[in-house]
Amino acid sequence: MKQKLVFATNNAHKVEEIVAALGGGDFSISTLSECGINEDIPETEPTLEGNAALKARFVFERLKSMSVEAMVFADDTGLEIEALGGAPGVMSARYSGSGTQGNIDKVLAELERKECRIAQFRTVIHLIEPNGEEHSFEGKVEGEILFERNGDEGFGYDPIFCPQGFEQSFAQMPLEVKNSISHRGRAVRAMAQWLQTKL
Ligand code: ITT
Repeated sequence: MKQKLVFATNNAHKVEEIVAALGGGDFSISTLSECGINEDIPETEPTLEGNAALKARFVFERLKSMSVEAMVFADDTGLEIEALGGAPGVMSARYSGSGTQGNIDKVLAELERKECRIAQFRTVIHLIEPNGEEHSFEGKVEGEILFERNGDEGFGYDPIFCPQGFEQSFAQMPLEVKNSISHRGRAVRAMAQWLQTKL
């Protein structure tokens, strides 16, 4: 029987990536709307670790109040740019206050006079077992911020991020290629490896 996991996210792109990385195997992923949860989950912690835990706990408690016992996980991701002291980091979703295109414009403007364009994406996955035990998994990928947008696959900052060893942005790669090297792909494989020990 497949192991059922509830993914505590409102981001459809993340669901698509995680289902592609885990799907077809021993796991089935349920989304929040499939569980009847349609609220916006607060992200008030100062770290990726804190916000991933907050999101997973919020959904775990909601499900518990609906008498649903489930394995729940959440993903918090940040783009950490060296020349900006690790910004936008935990603020990645709200960096400009005006959505994804505004966030990208702000990063490009801030890097205009900087020589170093080194950056990394970092994902923290927080998992809660039905018995309430909590676990955390991390995935990172290093790369560079490009001078302009390239490609229209993926989401978020993908058009301006080129992973180390590649000549294309994440937004120019098929989802399977991004997943094979990405922050999220790595974090989710670490989680899957741990989950396999519980099957
Ligand atoms: P949930 O909290 O509902 O999961 P979110 O979109 O708010 O969804 P995060 O706070 O983790 O997710 O993400 C911060 C932002 O970082 C997100 O809005 C994207 O713009 C960007 N981001 C996350 N993962 C990314 C990826 O794989 N590629 C490019 N940008 C990404």
